[in-house]
Amino acid sequence: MFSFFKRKPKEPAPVPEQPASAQSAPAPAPAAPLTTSPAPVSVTPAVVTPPAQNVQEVQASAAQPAEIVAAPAPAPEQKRSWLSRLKAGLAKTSSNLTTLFIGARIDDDLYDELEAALLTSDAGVEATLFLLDALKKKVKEEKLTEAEQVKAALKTLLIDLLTPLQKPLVLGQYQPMVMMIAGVNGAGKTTTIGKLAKHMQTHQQSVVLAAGDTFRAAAREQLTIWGERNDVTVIAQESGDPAAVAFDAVASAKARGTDVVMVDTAGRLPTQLHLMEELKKIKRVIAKGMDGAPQEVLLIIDGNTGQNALAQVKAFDDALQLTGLVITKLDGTAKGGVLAAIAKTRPVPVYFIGIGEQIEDLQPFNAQEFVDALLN
Ligand SMILES: Nc1nc2c(ncn2[C@@H]2O[C@H](COP(=O)(O)OP(=O)(O)O)[C@@H](O)[C@H]2O)c(=O)[nH]1
Ligand SMILES: [Mg+2]
Repeated sequence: MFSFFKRKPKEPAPVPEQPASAQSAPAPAPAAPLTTSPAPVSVTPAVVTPPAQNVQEVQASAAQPAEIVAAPAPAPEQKRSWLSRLKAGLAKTSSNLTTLFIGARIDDDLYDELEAALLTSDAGVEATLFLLDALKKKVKEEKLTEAEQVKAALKTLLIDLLTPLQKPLVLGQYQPMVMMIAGVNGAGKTTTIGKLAKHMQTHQQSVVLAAGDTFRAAAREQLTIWGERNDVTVIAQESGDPAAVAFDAVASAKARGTDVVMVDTAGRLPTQLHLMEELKKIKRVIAKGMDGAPQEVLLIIDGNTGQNALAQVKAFDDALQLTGLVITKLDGTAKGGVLAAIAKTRPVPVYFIGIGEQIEDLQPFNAQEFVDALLN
C-alpha cells in the first residue's frame, strides 16, 4: 500500500479552526487545468517580475473542490525505479554494512566493524551504541550462530528504530492548512515546496505559496514564475518582511477558501540567532492570522549534511517546535545513517524523502523501504 498523503474525511466533527462559513461558499468555477512542465523549480535567476503594488497576486487559485478524491498510487514500475534509485543513492553505506557480514564470525571484531560502519554512515554515537547493545542482546537471546542471522537481526532493529519517524502528512484537517518551511541555504526548501504543491494539486488541494525568502529577489522570482506555470497563487512582497508576506498569504487563503498555504523562508544557519528569531516571529505572525496556524512546521534537511543534520533538527525544533522533516538529496553522496541519529536523539517525523529534482523524486518516508535500501 502506498499513499502520498493521508486525508482526513471531511464529514465528521468540524475542527475549531474550520468555521462552517469558510467552507460554505465553494466557487463554482472549474479548477484551472494543470500544466505539466517538468522540473519546475530551479535556482536559476529569473525574468523580472512586473513592478509592483505592495502585495502581488500573481494568479488566481483553482476553485475549492467539494470533495477530496484520492489520486492513484504511482505505477509499480515507477515505484520500482524510485526504490532502485534510493538504493543507488545509499549504495556506499549499504555496501559498508553488508560486506562486513560476509563470511564473518560472530565475535568482537564483527561488532567493532559494525560500530565503525554505523558511525561512518552518520548514525551518531547514541544510535550506534544503542543498536550494538540491542543487537548483542538479540544474538544472545535468539542464540544466533550465523552472520546472516545477525544481519537480519540488525535490519529488524533498524526498522524498529526508524518506524516511529514514519508519519503521513494529513490533508483536509484544517482550512487552510498552513505549512511553514525552514532550513539552511540550499537544503531544497523551494524545490520541495514546488514538488509538494504539485502532489497536493493531484489530491485536489488548492495551494497558495508565500514567497518568504525576501532576502534574494531571485528567490522571490523563482517562486513567482514557478507559480505562474503551475496554477499556484504566489504571494510576494517587495518590502522584505517575510512575516508580512506569510500573514498576507494566510489572509488570502482564508478569503478564497484555499486548502493549503506553504510559506517559503530564507535559508539560515541555526547559529545565526537573529535569523532564528526572525523565524519565530514569522511563526507568531502566522498565528495572528489564524488560530492554531501554522499547523505544520517543516525542516528541510540536505541528506549530505552528515552529523550536522542532527544539530539542525535540534536547533530548529527548539526554536519552532517542528512537526516534520523532509530529507532531500538522498540520491547523492548521502549516507542515510542520520535518520537513525534523528530517531534516537530527536525523533521528529520524516514526512518525505527526496532523491532528485523531479516531482516524483519526492516520496513519503517508509522505514521498511529505507532499511531495505540500506541493508540488503
Ligand atoms: N540531487 C538532488 N538535488 C536536489 C534535491 N532537492 C533539491 N535539489 C537541488 O538543490 C538545489 C537547492 O535547492 P533549493 O530548493 O533552491 O534550496 P533552498 O535554498 O533550500 O530553497 C537546487 O539545485 C535543487 O534542484 C534532491 O532531492 N536531489
Ligand atoms: Mg529557496
